[in-house]
Amino acid sequence: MAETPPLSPVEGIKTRSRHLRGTLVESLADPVTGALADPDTQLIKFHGSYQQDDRDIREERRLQKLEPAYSFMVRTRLPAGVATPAQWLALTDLARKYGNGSLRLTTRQAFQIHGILKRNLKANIAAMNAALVDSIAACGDVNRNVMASANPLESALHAEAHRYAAQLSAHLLPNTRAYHEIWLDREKVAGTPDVEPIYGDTYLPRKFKAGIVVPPENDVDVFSQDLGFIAITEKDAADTRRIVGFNLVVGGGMGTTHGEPGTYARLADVLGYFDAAHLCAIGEAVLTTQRDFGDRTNRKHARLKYTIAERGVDWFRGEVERRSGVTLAPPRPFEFTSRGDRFGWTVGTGGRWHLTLRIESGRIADREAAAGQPAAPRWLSGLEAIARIHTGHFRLSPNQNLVIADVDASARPGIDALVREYGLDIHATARPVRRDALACVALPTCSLAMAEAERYLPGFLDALDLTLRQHGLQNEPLSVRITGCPNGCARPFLAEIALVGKAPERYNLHLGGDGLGQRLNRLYRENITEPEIIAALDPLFARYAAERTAGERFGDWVWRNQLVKAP
Ligand code: SRM
Ligand code: SF4
Repeated sequence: MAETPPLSPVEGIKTRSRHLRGTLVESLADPVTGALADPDTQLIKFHGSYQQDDRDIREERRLQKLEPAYSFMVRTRLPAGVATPAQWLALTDLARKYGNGSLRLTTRQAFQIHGILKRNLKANIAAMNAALVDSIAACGDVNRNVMASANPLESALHAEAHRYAAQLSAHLLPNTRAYHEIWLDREKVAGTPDVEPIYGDTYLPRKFKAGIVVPPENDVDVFSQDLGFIAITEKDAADTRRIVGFNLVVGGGMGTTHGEPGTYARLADVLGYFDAAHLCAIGEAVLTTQRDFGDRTNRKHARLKYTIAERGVDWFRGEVERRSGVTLAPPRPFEFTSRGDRFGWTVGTGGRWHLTLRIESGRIADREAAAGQPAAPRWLSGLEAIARIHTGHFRLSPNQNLVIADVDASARPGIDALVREYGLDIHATARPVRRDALACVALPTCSLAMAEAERYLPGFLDALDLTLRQHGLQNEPLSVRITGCPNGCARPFLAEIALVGKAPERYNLHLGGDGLGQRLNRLYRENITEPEIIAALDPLFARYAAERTAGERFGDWVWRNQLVKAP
């Protein structure tokens, strides 16, 4: 009989953690090191933080026999990426005070502050909470930040999607009081042990991600989510369009490991339609099915996508229906026509205005201009100045951009003046490829990065733009995504062109995504440098310029010509 493999070591850490407490209090108080005890580095993720070290100086510190330059990244939980101006100001204040002087908008509509020293971590998290922003379950083997479409044109529908995202996020939060005790000094409630009615004592086998999308935009990349909801809308008696229900999609995911064919990116399956009132019941049923059937022995095989791929969609639908008590109807028709952001001012429902700004890689920092170059955008100071006069809200987009939302017409000139003063209008002149490109954080903070991504994106886009121009393609839409490793944090496998880090300055080149997030791209060339990437793309661009049909995107042309093949 085949032996059952042992549980992964993280399962033991969770089991012994007393609902995510571990020895975090002792680790944080230990003045001898800037790091936590090993098991606590796993547990702190559930509290929304990662221990990292500055990889730019790792080798230098090793040679000096110093411990790595440890610091912590904190990630917020921010359903649908909605924040108030007061929260914006609180977060930028913390980024300056405890972090590395920048804020990072993530691909899941959250904020990250990097570079927080251990001794400041508690004060940082407590101050975030005072501004009503928490980081519970922003990382770890739980449901992460719930995404929702950010397109400001359909602002009423998006307000609804935000409410649903917040509802689902609250419903799937862990129940433990550990976060409140450790970071907020809330009293232990004597004699009442934590109970995790949804998660159980060992939480999920792995991270779990949910998102709500409102067609025709697929900004959320709904087919990359473990648990996705495609909003179905209808006009009510007052002729207002409302969300009446959702098509449930399950089992998407991006993460892969180089050289391990058992790991793969996967598009979610559409399971069926249900009425909006059942959102939390359905979400819980999907999550608990994965809780009970996900692989707890191998973390590289522990995501929902593997459970569904191996047990089958029909089996999974049956489990979800049994657990939720809801019978799924056949999926309702939907269509996606774009997934990029709509830059500049747009007017939404109720005559309120929304300004979408392009923020390269979501990095909110005051950049120094290189010698002889025009002034660089001062994002940190500029957006602080806007937050001081803005009376609406901010909305982080799944494409790492920012919507200054819900603006009265009379307030537009004041915001425009600040946008100009701080140089924040890069969307106005940037070419389509530069406006839509994504890059993950990668070096120097990400411990898993094999190559640069965020820091490399501008230089790569310069080289790409030059080549596109040579073929007259500079104004064509093109989705380009770069990640420093195959974990897929910028959802690269859904791009028309993706660079996936393999080693310093070397990437795998993937081609053939559809630009709408409905088709995975495929490997075209492996482990190549920038000159080789450009040399590989150049003849393809020449052929594409000559052969494309009207409106055909590069990724679709690559696919039609079968230039990438199944492995
Ligand atoms: Fe991610 C791990 C950054 C979205 C798949 N991701 C990491 C870590 C925490 C590295 C680590 O484990 O030590 C990175 C921290 C870097 C840093 O210094 O900040 C990191 N991931 C990010 C962010 C900040 C990228 C960004 O540029 O915005 C995104 C934060 C989102 C958030 O607010 O929650 C981010 N990560 C994603 C996405 C995209 C998404 O969810 O829509 C994915 C692909 C979707 C998916 O999960 O399949 C993603 N991250 C991963 C994986 C691979 C998981 C897998 O199934 O194999 C890892 C590695 C892991 O979990 O072991 C990872
Ligand atoms: Fe780090 Fe890899 Fe994610 Fe980029 S894709 S942030 S390198 S884990």
